[in-house]
Amino acid sequence: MLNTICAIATPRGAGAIAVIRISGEQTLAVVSKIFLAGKKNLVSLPANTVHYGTIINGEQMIDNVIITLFKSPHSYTGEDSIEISCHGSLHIQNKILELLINNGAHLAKPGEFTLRAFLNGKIDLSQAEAVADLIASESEAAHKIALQQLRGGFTKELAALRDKLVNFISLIELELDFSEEEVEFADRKQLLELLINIQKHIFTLIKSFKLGNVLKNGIPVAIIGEPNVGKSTLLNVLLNEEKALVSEIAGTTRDSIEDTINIQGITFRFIDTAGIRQTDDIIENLGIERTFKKIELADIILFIVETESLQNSKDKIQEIVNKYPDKKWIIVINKIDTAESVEHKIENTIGLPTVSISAKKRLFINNLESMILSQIDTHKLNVGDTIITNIRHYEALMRANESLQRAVGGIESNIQTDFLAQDIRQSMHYLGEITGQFTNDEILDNIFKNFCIGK
Ligand SMILES: Nc1nc2c(ncn2[C@@H]2O[C@H](COP(=O)(O)OP(=O)(O)OP(=O)(O)O)[C@@H](O)[C@H]2O)c(=O)[nH]1
Ligand SMILES: [Mg+2]
Repeated sequence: MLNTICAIATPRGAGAIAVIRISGEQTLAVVSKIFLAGKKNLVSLPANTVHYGTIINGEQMIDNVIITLFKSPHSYTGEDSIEISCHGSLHIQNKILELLINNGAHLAKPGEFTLRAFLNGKIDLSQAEAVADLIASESEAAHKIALQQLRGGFTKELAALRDKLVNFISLIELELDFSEEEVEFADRKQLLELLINIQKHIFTLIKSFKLGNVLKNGIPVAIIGEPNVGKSTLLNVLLNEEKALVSEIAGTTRDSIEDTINIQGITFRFIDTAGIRQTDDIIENLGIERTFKKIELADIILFIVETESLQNSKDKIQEIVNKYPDKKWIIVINKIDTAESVEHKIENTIGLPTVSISAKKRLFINNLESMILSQIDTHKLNVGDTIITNIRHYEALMRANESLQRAVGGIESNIQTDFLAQDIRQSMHYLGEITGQFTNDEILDNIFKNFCIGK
């Protein structure tokens, strides 16, 4: 029997109200000892009801609270469960928690409520992970994906793929039973078609990971250019925060500095870098090396040039842009406040999207933001397709795909039936790992240690 657990479910600190959660077989027994609501007896109260009452410690009154009562199996964890909404003082929260523990409950580990929901079959593993993503989601796109996963869309998709394989594997196993007689129950041509179809599907999911990952962690946008052109100033303006040091000394930024911000529902990760130039300074050179690494990792690159040196920089820009043809480049002409002509006309540099701004005076930053947004295929975010955001799922899909690839090769080269069966079974295993059909303590520990306590 699992212990009865308790935890504060709201963020640490004082608020108007805090919520303390209890779950497990002893929930009603434990709470009864510290909760009074007239003549009500918790055990006999109906499930899914809310009650006003008092938390007491012997004779001493602690707080007036509301409790919400859930009874197994109709609760988040599937167990008997109570949520106590108390006044938000830290002292009250701690006191109630202490009373629960003194009366037999145990302090929950991170994610333990959700772990129980999984163990009790309320949700599968990918849904449990979606809960963590939902809590962590900071943008509309991340929220949408987590919600889709939580609803079980992904689970259904995987189950459908597995069902198709199950059908064939049973035929193949039947063949193994009759191995003396060399019969083929499973039509190899049909099987091959099926495997290739499933592979295609898995491949789409694998491909979606790149998009999913950037949506969750922010689309990486590197800010590059020569020293002193205003890269750090721009980073600060975009983030609305004095994150990076700005000075008139060329070579101020040595290390890359980054942070995320949400622009119209999409998270971007802006990365300020060391200015690119020829220098003998060892540290600065290390920084410049790092700049090039950041370019490789970025999806979008803002190439900052000063208004004045634009004409002289064209070749240099072209040279660097040519090295990274797959990136989305935006040329940002900075310091237009110092430009002589008031027209600030945007010069079209080397056929790349170009925008003129003044980072320092915060001029035309909106134009730059719109241009950044226009580089994103936002329509990809609107389709109901499943998008993989979780590296664990990604790895499992890669492995499933490898096993399928072996099976496909096997059919083509007429390998022994038992090897074929093994490859197909293995791919089913990897698909099952995602939903938690096959799992072990290490996988579970890894997933749930990243949860907050109380969830
Ligand atoms: N007039 C004007 N000055 C600016 C503008 N943007 C930045 N500056 C100034 O240019 C200088 C360099 O700015 P930084 O943001 O440190 O430049 P950087 O590109 O990060 O420089 P490094 O880190 O050395 O590569 C500072 O004195 C800024 O105040 C602008 O739009 N107009
Ligand atoms: Mg800088």
